[in-house]
Parts: sequence; C-alpha cells; structure tokens
Amino acid sequence: MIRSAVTISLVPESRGGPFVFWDDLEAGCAQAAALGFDAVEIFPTHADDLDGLALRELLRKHNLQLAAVGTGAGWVRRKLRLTDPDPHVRMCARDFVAAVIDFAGGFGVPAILGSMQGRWGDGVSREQALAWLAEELGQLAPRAHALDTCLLYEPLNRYETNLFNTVADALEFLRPLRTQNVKLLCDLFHMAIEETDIAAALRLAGPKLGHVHFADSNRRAIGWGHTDIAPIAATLKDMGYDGYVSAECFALPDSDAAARQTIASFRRWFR
Ligand code: LER
Ligand code: MN
Repeated sequence: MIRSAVTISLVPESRGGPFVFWDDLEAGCAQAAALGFDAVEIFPTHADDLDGLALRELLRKHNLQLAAVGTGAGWVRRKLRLTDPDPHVRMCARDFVAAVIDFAGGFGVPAILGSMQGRWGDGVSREQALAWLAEELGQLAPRAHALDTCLLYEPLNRYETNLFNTVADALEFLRPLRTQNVKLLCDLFHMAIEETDIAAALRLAGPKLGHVHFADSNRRAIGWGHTDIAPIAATLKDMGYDGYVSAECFALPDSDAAARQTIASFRRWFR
C-alpha cells in the first residue's frame, strides 16, 4: 500500500529549502500525526545529533513510522561529496553517509543519497566521478543490506548534479554494479524538469523504485503547480509500488498549509 510521509528538516543552514516542517522534531511529529500522515522523513545535521531512543518513543507516541533519513546536511554544512577530488573529503563523505545508514537501518529504513553524490568537473572527469560513485555505493549499499534495508539513490535535476538527471540514465549506471541493494528515489520535482514523461519513467524504474518525493513542478505541495498527477498516481498504483510518497516541498505559504495541501492531495489520489 502506498503510504504518506512528510519531511522535517533539522538543518538550520537549509532554512528556506524544500522541507515542510522545520527545526523541531517533536512539533513536526505532532503536526504530522494530527494531519494523518503515516510517517516522517528526517533531515538531521548528522546521525550523531539524533537520539534514537527518544525518536522511537516520539514515533510510538504519535503512531508514526520513520520513512527515510536524508544525508544532505553533509553537503550543505560541510561540503562533503562522494565524488570530490580530495580523497579525505570522499572519506569523510562516506563516513557521514555510513552513520546515517546505520541510524536509519536501526529503524529498518533507508538513508537517502541525494546532494552528497556530487558532480564531475573541476579537474575530475565524468568517468572518474562515476568510478568513485560506483566504488562508494559498493561499500555503502551492503552496509544497508546488513541492516535489512536498501540505500536510496536520487537522480537530481541538471542544476544540482551532472552525474544522472533521469531515471533511465541512473538505472543504466546501477544495472552492472555488483551490489543490487541500491533503489531509486524519484523526486517528482526533479522529474518535472528532466523527464519527458514522468509516469513512464516511474514505470521504467519498476521494482527499483524505493521512494518518491512528492512535490509539484514548482516544488510546492502537490496540486499547487502544473504537474499532471493523475497519470503518475495511476502508474504508481498500477505498478504495485508500496513505498512512501513523501512531501519534500517548500513550506509555502507556510508549513501547515503545505502539509494540509499534501495530505489532501494524497487522499485524493491514493485513498
Ligand atoms: C535535493 O534537491 C533533493 O531533492 C533532496 O532530496 C536531496 O537530498
Ligand atoms: Mn528530493
């Protein structure tokens, strides 16, 4: 069954970014539960800054699940990337993602590799960047596997990475890898920029689809942009997708309104 989730960012440097709730994990969980979301997706400053026991209690209290945990703070706060030319930066990036995998894995859920994938250029060839990315996925995905979960790889739009912008290209890269424990996070906002046909791209991902970021063409809540959600929802249901659609959208006009619009859209299209 497709379930609803909503993002909570705990990263002060990301304020103004595409997250529905901000700064306060307890308040975010309370609001998510009050509106009827199934789960929350958390963007922490670092895995060590999260208290696993407290989070477990908070989720239990509000009858919420944890959907996934993001790693973007590694890039936003420390400029860590898995494809950085500096081996020390790559090592710190790997450690940062590994810690999130371990934390999320304790809840049986995946970590997200988005911004920390980096890009090629500035003296790094595309071939070299992809070789480093493959090597890092080869270490990180088995770590998630040992915790009975997968690693989510997110193709981003062209303004955020030049590695892979479409589902087709990302799948082609992942196919020959030794680890098959990487699934795709398909973000409807990035897809609205890059894909010819969003529904067809989701269908192409098929069983490799692990998570969906639920945002409209302008990165506002679903229904407040011009993405045609009907064929997307029909495809997700028809292909038997049973993961989360998780609102990673701007808190516009404010968090409460974005969350309400998201859950109303979710109910309209998936219930
Ligand atoms: C970044 O644009 C994004 O979509 C995030 O999910 C990446 O962590
Ligand atoms: Mn995203």
